[in-house]
Amino acid sequence: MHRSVERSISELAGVTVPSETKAPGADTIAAISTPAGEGAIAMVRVSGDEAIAVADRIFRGNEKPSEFPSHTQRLGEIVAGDRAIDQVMLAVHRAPASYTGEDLVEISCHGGVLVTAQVLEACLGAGARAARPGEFTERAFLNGKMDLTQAEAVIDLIRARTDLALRSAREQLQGRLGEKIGTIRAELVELLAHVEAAIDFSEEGIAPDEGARLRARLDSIREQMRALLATADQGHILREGLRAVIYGPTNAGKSSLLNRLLGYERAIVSAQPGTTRDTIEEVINLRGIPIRLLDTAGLRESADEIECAGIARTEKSLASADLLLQVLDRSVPKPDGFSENSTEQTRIVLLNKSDLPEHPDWRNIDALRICCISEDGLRGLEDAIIAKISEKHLRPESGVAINARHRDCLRRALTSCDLAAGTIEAAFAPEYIAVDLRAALQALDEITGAAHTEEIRDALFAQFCIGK
Ligand SMILES: Nc1nc2c(ncn2[C@@H]2O[C@H](COP(=O)(O)OP(=O)(O)OP(=O)(O)O)[C@@H](O)[C@H]2O)c(=O)[nH]1
Ligand SMILES: [Mg+2]
Repeated sequence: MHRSVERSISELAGVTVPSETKAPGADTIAAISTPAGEGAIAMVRVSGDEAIAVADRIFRGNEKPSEFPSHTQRLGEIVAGDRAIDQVMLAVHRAPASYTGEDLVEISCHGGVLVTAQVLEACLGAGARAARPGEFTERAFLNGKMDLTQAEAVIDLIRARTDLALRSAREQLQGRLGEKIGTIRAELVELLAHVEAAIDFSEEGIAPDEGARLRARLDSIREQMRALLATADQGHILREGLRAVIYGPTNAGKSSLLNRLLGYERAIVSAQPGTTRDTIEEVINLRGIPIRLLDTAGLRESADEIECAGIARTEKSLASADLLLQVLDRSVPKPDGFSENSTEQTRIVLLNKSDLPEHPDWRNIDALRICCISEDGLRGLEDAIIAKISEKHLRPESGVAINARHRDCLRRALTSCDLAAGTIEAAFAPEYIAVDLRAALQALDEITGAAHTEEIRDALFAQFCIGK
C-alpha cells in the first residue's frame, strides 16, 4: 500500500475516537436494580470510585468489603449508625472487570419494599448519590465496555416478549451489529484514504480508470448499507410487535377472533351489533413473533355518538396497521363496498362462521374460511399471517435487525455515499468526494457511538429504568 495511504488510514481511524475517554464523573451512584414491589430478594447496586468505601461504611461482617477479593461475596449486615437494617450478601467487582467498568458493589438484601429502600438510603447516607435511569449502562458505554448498539440491546433484552426478539437482542448485545458497522466503516476509511492521497499527490484529480475502481468499491459499501437497512422492518416487528388490526362490519365475529387468538375471553362477545366501542389491544406470541392484535368497533352507519367515536378510532388504527385482518360474516350478504381485489398488499380476508350456510354472495370469493366457535381454519390463518410477515423481510435466522435510530443514521450514510458516487461519476475534484465520504463516516459512527453527541446519549439512556 502507498505510504501516504497507510498514514491517512491511521489518521482517519483516529478522527472519531470518543472525545470523552476519561472517567465519566468521578461520583459514585447507587440504585435499586430490581423491580419495585415485594420479592424474595432485591438488589442495590453501587458504582464508582467510592463504591467500595461506601460499602465499608455500611457493611458489618467478618471482613471489610475493601478486603474482599474481586468477584466474591460475603454474608453480613447493612447498618445505619448502630441500627442493623438487614442481613445481606455483598459482592465486590473491582474496576475495570465489572459491568460499568468501575468499582461495583452489589448488595442482595431481602426483597421488602421498605427494607430495600433503607439499604439504598444507607448507601446514599454513606456518600453515594441516586443514579439516573440507565446510568449504570451509560457508564459501561463511556468506559468502553460496550458500544451504543450493545447498550440499546440491553433495553431490547429486557423488553423482549418472544424467543425471536430475545435472540435478536442477544446477538446485538454480543456486538454483531457493531461488527457489521465496523466492517463497512473500515472499507469506507480505506476508500477515503485513497481519495485523500489523490488530493495530496495529484494535480489533475482522479484518472478515469482510478475513478472506476473507486466507484466499484463504493458500490460494494452501498450494497452492504442497503442490506443492513433492509433489516429495519424485522427490527421494528421484533421490538414493537407487528400491528395487526381486526376490522370489518358489526357482528362479523371480530371480538370472537381476538379471544380465540389470545386463548381467553378478553373482549365482550354478543349477538348484538355494535358491541365493541373502543379499540382493544393485546400482544400474542405467534411462533416467536410478537403480534399486537387490535380489536376494533364494527364499521357501519351509526347515529350513536359513542359508536361514531369508536368507528373513528377504527379508521385511525387502520391507517397505522402493518397487517389488516378483515373479518366478514359469510352467512349474510356481502357488505357494500367490499372489494375482493383490493390493491391492499397487507390484507387477509376472513370469512367467519363457516359452521353456518354460506350466503350465495360469497360463492367463488377467494378467502380464508374460519369458524371462531369450533376454531376451524385458525391454523391456516396463522400460516397466512406468517407468510405475509415473511414478505416484509422477516428472516428469523438472521439475528441482526436495526432499530429506528440506526436506520436514520444508515440512511444518511447511504445518501452521502450516493452523492460521492455521483461526484466520482462527474469526475469532480477528489476534495468533493472526500467531503461526502467523511459525512458518511460520521453518520456510521453515530450508530456505534464512536461519534456520539450528548443529545443522542441522553435520549437513548433515558429509555432505561433506574438501576440498569
Ligand atoms: N355461528 C357462529 N357464530 C359466531 C362465530 N363467530 C362469532 N359468532 C357469533 O357472532 C356474534 C358476534 O360476535 P362478536 O365477536 O361479538 O362480533 P364483532 O365483530 O366483534 O361485533 P361488534 O363488536 O358488534 O362489531 C356473537 O353472537 C358470536 O357468538 C362463528 O364462527 N360461528
Ligand atoms: Mg366486537
